[in-house]
Amino acid sequence: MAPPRWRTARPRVKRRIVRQQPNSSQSGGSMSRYAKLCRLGCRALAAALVGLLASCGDEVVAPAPELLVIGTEYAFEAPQQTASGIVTVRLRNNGVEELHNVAVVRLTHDHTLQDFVESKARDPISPAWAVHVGGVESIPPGAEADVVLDLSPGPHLLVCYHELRQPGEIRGQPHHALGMIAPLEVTGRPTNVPEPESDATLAMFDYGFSLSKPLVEGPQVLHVIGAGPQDHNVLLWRLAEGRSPADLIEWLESDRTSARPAQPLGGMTALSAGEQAYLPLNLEPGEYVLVCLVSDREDHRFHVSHGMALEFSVS
Ligand SMILES: [Cu+2]
Repeated sequence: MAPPRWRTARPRVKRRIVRQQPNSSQSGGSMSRYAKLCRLGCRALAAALVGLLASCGDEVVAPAPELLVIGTEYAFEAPQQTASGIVTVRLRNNGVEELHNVAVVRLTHDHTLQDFVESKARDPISPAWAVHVGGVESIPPGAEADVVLDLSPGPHLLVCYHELRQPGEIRGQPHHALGMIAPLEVTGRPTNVPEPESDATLAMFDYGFSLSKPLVEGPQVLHVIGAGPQDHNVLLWRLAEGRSPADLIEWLESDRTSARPAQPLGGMTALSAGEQAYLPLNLEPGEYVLVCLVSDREDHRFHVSHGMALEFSVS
C-alpha cells in the first residue's frame, strides 16, 4: 500500500503581514510591532543572503526555521534547543501502527519536566503553569504535517497526547506516559521571521469554534486563536460518504473499536487562552468536521461532548 498522502501545503511566510481581524486599537498596535519585526527580519535576511537577493522588496519570501520532530513508539527524536519567534514545527510519524501528535508546552514558574510528569500521573487535566502553545495533531504512520508557532524564550516540553487504546477501553494510556515526552529549550535569540499570512481565523472558546470565513478547496493557512478560558485543540475530520457529524461524535465518545466514520486529517494541538498559532491546510471537496478533544476541567468529558464541533463543506 502506498504511504498516505498528507497535507502538502507549506505556510507562505511573507514580509507583508495581512491580518484577518482588522478590529480594535490592539490590531493597530500589533501592526506597527510587526512592521518593525518585518524590517528587522528583512535586514537579517538581506545580510544573510547578500548576492542572492537583489533587493529587500515585497517579493522576498522567508521560510520560517524548521523544527523537525520525529515520533515513534514511544519516543521523540528532536532538537533540544530552538530559537524563539516564528518556527515551523514539523512532525514526521515514523511509527509502525500508532497515530502520534506533538504538543509544545511552555513551562512557567520554574516548573520542570518531572513536575509535569508527576502532575499528569495525578490528574489528566493540565496544570495552569503548563501553557499550551500549539503543535501538530495526530497523524498516522508515514505521514508528516506542519504548524507554525510563535515561541517565547524559556523551557518547553514536546508531548504526545495520543492515547494507546486497548479494545474495550474508553480512555487509554497517553503516549507521553510511555516515553513520548522531551525537553525543548527556546533560546532568547529570535528567528526574526514575520508571522505567516493567513487566509482565515479560527477562534476556539468554551464551547465552540468561530471561523472568520469559509474554508475553501486547496492550500490555505488558518490562524488559530485560543480564546479560553480553557485550553482547546482542533482536529480536522473528513466524513465518510453518508456519515454525519453525529456519527463522528458518537464514535469519538465510544471505545473506538468500530470502523471510523471519518478520516483524521491532523490539526492543531491545544492552545491555552491568549495563545495563537498557524495551521496550513490543503482541502479537497468534501464534508468536514472540526472537533475539540480536550478534556473538560469540570467533568473530564471531551469538549466535543459539550458541543465543541463545527461542520463545513468544501465544494
Ligand atoms: Cu504518540
